[in-house]
Amino acid sequence: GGEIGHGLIHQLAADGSRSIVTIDLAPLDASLAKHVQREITGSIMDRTLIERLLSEFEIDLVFHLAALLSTRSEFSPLAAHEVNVGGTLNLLEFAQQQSSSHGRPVVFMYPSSIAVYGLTRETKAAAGKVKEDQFTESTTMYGCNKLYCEQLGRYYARHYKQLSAEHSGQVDFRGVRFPGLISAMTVPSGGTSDFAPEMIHAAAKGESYACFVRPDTRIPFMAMPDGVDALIALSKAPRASLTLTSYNLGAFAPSAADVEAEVKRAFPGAAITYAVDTKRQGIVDSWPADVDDSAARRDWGFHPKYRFESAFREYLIPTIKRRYA
Ligand code: AKB
Repeated sequence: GGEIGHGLIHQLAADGSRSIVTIDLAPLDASLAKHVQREITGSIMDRTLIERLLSEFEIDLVFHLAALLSTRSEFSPLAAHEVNVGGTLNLLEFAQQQSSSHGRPVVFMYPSSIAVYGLTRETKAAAGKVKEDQFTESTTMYGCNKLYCEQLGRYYARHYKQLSAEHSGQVDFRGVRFPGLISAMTVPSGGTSDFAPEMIHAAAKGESYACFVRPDTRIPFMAMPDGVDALIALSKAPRASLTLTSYNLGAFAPSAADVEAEVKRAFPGAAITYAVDTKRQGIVDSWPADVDDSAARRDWGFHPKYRFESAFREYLIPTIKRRYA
C-alpha cells in the first residue's frame, strides 16, 4: 500500500496473468484492495506469518517494497536495520523455501536506491554520471542497509548453503537502484528526496512550501509510472541477459530550482521558499547528481517514457490537478 505498491498493483492487475497476494502493516485502500486476490495485514518481521504464507501459497515472484526511508532511518537506525535488513532476510529465506517446495525459481525484485552512494560535495561535482561500482560508501543507515541487502540477494542467488549437499531451491534476485521517485497519486514520507514531490503536491493543494534543500541541489528523479514499468520489465527479462545484481536507473536530474520553475509554470501562484535543513542537505549532497544507467538499457531494455518536462507536463501536473480538483 506504499508509494510503489500503489502503481504496481494496478499494473499487475491490469496484466491479469497472476494472482496477487499483498502484505502490509495497514489495510489497503479500497481502490487497491479490489485488485488483489488476498490481502494480509501484518509485518514482514513476523516469522510466524511468513511460515503461514509458505504453507498457504505457491509464490513465483516477490516484490519487496517495505522499508524505512533515509531521513526516518537516521532517527532510529536500529529500527531501520531491523526492518530494512531483518525484513529483507525474512523474505529472502521465504523465497528460498518457496522455491524448494514448488521446485521453480522464485524471482525476487528488490528496489535499492541512490542512497547506496556516498560522495562528498567535491567528488559529487566532479563525478558526472556515477556507475554501479563507484562511490558505494553510503553515509546513511538506509543506504548501508540497501547496499548490504543487494549483497544478501547475490548470496541467496548464487552461493546459498554452498557447503550443503541437501540444498535445493533457487532465488532469482534482481535489484534496481531507484532515484527519487515522484508520484502524482501519493506523497512520500520519511525520505530525503521528498522535497521534489512535496513541492509539487503542496503547490497543487494551494499550500505554501519551504524546501529543505538549497535551490542548486541536484539528484536524479523518475516519474513513478516509469519506476513501476522498470520493476515489471526487469522481472520479465531473461535471466541469461542480466549481468548485474542491482542496476542504476535514471530519467532526469533537475536541481531543486528547476523543479520549482516547472511547478510555478503549472501553478503560477505557488508560494515556494527555501529553509535549508543542513543535516538533510548533507544526505542529499552525498547522493550523485546523476547516474549511469547504460547497463540497464543494454541488458534488459530499460527505457523511461518521461524526461523532465514530459514527466511534469504529461503525467504529474494533469494527474495531480485532477486528484486535488
Ligand atoms: C529516500 O529519500 O530515502 C528515498 C530514496 C532516494 O531511496 N526516496
